[in-house]
Amino acid sequence: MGGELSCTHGWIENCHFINHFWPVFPLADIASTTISEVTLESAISYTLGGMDDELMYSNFAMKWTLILLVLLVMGGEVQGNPNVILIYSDDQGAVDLNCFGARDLVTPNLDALAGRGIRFTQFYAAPVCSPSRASLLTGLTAQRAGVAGNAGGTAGLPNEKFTMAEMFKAAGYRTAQIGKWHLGMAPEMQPNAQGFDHSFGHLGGCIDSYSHFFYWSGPNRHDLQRNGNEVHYPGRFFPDLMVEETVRFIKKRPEDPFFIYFAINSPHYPYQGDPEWLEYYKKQGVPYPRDLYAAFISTMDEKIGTVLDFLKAEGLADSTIVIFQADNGYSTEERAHFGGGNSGSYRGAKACLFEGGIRVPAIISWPGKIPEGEVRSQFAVNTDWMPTLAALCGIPLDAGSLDGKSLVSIIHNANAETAHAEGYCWAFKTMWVARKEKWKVIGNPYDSGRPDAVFNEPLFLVDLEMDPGETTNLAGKYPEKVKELETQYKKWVEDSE
Ligand SMILES: [Ca+2]
Repeated sequence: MGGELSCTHGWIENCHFINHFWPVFPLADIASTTISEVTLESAISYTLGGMDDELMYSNFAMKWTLILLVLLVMGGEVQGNPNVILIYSDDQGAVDLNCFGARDLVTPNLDALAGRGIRFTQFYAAPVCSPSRASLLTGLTAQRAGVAGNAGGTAGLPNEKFTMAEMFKAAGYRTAQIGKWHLGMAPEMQPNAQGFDHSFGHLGGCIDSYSHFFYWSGPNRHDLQRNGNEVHYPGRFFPDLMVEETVRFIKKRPEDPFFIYFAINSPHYPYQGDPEWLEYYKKQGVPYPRDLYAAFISTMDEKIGTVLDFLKAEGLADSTIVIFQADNGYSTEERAHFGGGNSGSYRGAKACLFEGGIRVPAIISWPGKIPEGEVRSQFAVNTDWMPTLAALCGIPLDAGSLDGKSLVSIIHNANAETAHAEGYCWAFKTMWVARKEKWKVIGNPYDSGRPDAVFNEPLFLVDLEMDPGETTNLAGKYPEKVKELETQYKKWVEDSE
């Protein structure tokens, strides 16, 4: 499928330009045409070479002229319909991969993925699971997506929100959600009602990986479904079930493009690393609870590696965009042994808006199509993936109303400007943030990494370039900057309603 220009999967049907200017040849004619081995140069010579034969001109030159025109219109990004696997890890610290700075972790598969793609060093999400997933899947801030806090009871992602899965489905992709959902239990909020043809996993925030019972609170409840129907695999390790489901889904119709949202519930508690990794970290002398967390991270890395190896073995590696990102910072909850993760020099952890809560590891890879082994430091956000993937996959999307912005120019150019020069805001419970350029103001600060920390002032201003660890409150020194960011936040609240 790599490099094949096919209209059977959607994007050409959706391109009104082509439908309008294609009076002679049916779309099926270009569906069978591949562009993988045809360079721009040879295509042009095709065009010119056909000039002395009217029929040749009609059949080839016009076809190639139009195809080239469309490629130019689409910014040269369209390489056919690449597959997409979006891997979303759970409660992982900002530096908790070897390639993001951890020196005590073994993560060869994700390090290699970064080596084949781009690693983002200033990438943000929301501070807890559901808001992060809602913003990822809609391209909207969690507030605008209608999921300001964790899903539970009747709360979840409203059915009327347009999701990334619905975007891919409309473009003819096969779509699957495999792993954690945590965006609502009601039938109209479940994956199959939100654009996923296929779904397998748990609807709540976490499960025991072997019994598949909900792990956060009582009453005890088995939480494992396939397409809305409860299924039982007692004793089977859930990440293994996810890998098997992924392989089965791809193998079913490997010739058709797919979008898989692979939401692995690791290293979210309960820490259930492979016994061999537990033994390894024990031997290395890694202290508790880091040893438990580390074993689960390395186990996750292995399972993701199995999926990536499968893609390679099936010849799909070059035609598949792989994104890896964590949903929020590491947890300091009791069930996470009060820690184990690491946000490096960044302050805070899951459930707060200091950098350690929202700054997460993120990688994109598409071998041969985007730069490899490079690093980007521009301010980017998980809402950016939806418009970015639309652009990379050639899917028309009215992105103007989204909070996310396409990262395509940043992907191709290390010096491109951030897509968020106008700033960005977050809110979680009573805490809020307005960010613009290097400045960040935090309202009602709370540090989940150090819950004993006392804040005497309700507003905490940080210069992230000078002080990425958010140690010093500059609010008293720069009152005008505080006022400006407060105004930005108030406007955002109004716009979110
Ligand atoms: Ca999470």
